[in-house]
Amino acid sequence: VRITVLAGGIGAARFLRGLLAHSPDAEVTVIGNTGDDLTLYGLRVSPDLDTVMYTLGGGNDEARGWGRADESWNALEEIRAYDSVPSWFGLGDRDIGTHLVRTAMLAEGRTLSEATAALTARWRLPVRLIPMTDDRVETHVVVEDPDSPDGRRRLHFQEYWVRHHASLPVVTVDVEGVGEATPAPGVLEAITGADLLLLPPSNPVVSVGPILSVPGVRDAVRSASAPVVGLSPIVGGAPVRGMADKLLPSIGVDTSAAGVALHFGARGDGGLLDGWLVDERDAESVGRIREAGIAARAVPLMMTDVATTAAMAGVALELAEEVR
Ligand code: GDP
Ligand code: FO1
Ligand code: CA
Repeated sequence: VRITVLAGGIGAARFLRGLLAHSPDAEVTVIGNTGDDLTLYGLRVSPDLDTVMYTLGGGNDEARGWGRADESWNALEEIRAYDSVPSWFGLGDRDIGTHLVRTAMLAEGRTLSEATAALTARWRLPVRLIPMTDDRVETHVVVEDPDSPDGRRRLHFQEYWVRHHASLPVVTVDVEGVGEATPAPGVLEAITGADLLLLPPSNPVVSVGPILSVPGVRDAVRSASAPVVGLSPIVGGAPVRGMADKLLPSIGVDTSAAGVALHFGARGDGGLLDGWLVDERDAESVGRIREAGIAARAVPLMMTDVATTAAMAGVALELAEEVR
């Protein structure tokens, strides 16, 4: 069975581990968000691709959720000793090795897809990981800023999240460059050729949103022959981790399991979803989601360990069979 997953970082990576535990023989293609990518000290960093790669490759720092296990921070310490450069983004020594390889390949004129294939080869991933696009796309957040002439300031998503801890009032989210981007090789084929499409518990605004915004991707999902089933990243009216509650209001979406489901919409109604799983705590929203034309079930959705996450994946597959 061919399963294609539209993936952000930590939420997606943990879900994928459960999916593979449940269905070890599935042929899984992961379309990774690259809107989080940034250039620091000349290095091209792809946090969501790397989080999936390290997690599925067994090299991830489990406590942090991102970056390499057994990490050291000597390079960053040296950078911090020079006052002239910003150093709010945590690049570890081992992680820098990855960015050096990626950046060198890009500098030689290779694509991000090619660089990603070269990096993932080392980790012997049990999935095919491809970036959503080879074009440069960077998610920016426009925040209120009383000190600027127009009352606004635009910053890279990572600066908003890592440097300012999502504390600045959000006006809008803008995925810079996405309108002119084209899907990376294999992206549309992975959607049209899948037996099942899954939206893991990923950030709807800055993970799944940018992937769907790559021209052609949303339409491909909408018209795919495979069922599309998602799992809510919002549990009990709040994100499990991250800043989705700060960003959803900026796109007019309620921070709730039903709010996100209705945002993606029912496929029968021009939207994306055939099925949606919510946590048991959000069981009361199942009726409203079904009324919108989306099959829904309430089950435990906390990815506390691989077995629990595998069970979540199993229910997602069951729901897909019900709507197929
Ligand atoms: P990021 O790129 O590292 O932020 O990761 P993703 O975008 O893939 O996933 C982040 C989303 O996953 C957040 O909105 C979290 O609320 C959600 N999430 C994280 N852990 C869990 C969990 O155990 N269960 C559920 N249902 N959602 C989770
Ligand atoms: N997240 C942080 O909160 N602080 C960091 O310093 C940081 C560094 C970092 C380096 C490489 C990488 O692949 C991920 C990193 N992350 C860091 C995670 C990342 O910023 C976010 O979790 C996601 O991009 C949010 O969607
Ligand atoms: Ca991310």
